[in-house]
Amino acid sequence: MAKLKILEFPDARLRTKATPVEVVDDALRAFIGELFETMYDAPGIGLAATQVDVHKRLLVADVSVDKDEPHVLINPEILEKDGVTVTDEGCLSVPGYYEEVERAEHIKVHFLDRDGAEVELDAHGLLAVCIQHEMDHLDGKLFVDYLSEAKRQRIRKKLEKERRQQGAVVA
Ligand code: GNR
Ligand code: NI
Repeated sequence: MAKLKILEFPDARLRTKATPVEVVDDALRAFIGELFETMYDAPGIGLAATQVDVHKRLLVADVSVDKDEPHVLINPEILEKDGVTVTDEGCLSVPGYYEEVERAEHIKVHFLDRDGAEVELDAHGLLAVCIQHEMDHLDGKLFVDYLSEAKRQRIRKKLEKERRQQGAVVA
């Protein structure tokens, strides 16, 4: 298995709207394994295929402390959402920045699991927040889009500057 490269804001590829997964097969399960390896290594609590430049509607998540509760959501659809919760969100595609975002506290979500079986899951708290954050990635949306234009530009400029400096070191 291989660790995959994570795209970083403001990479335009993060704005791609992912298309539904058509077949859940061994090739897809191999890719799911790579998503988990990349997420756990980062480390992060979730990862959407979009972030590794694969524009299929698929995400992985594990918000457990012991990192032993992996979730795979293929073609996820939110059936219900209620309540409000505010979380200091971060994103592996926006490294180093954390800002408060308001999301539903509870969601009922329908998806296919890694065997292609249909599942309905009630998620609350951090898992619900994480799934909403990952589903935004599948639609080309980032948590910085919920911030003011000024904050988003500030983060973009700082990340671009860091990137230029890293580029200068390697060159
Ligand atoms: O690792 C992550 N932590 C996190 C914290 C609060 C809300 C959402 C997240 S998701 C993030 C990993 C990531 O970027 N997934 O797309
Ligand atoms: Ni993210």
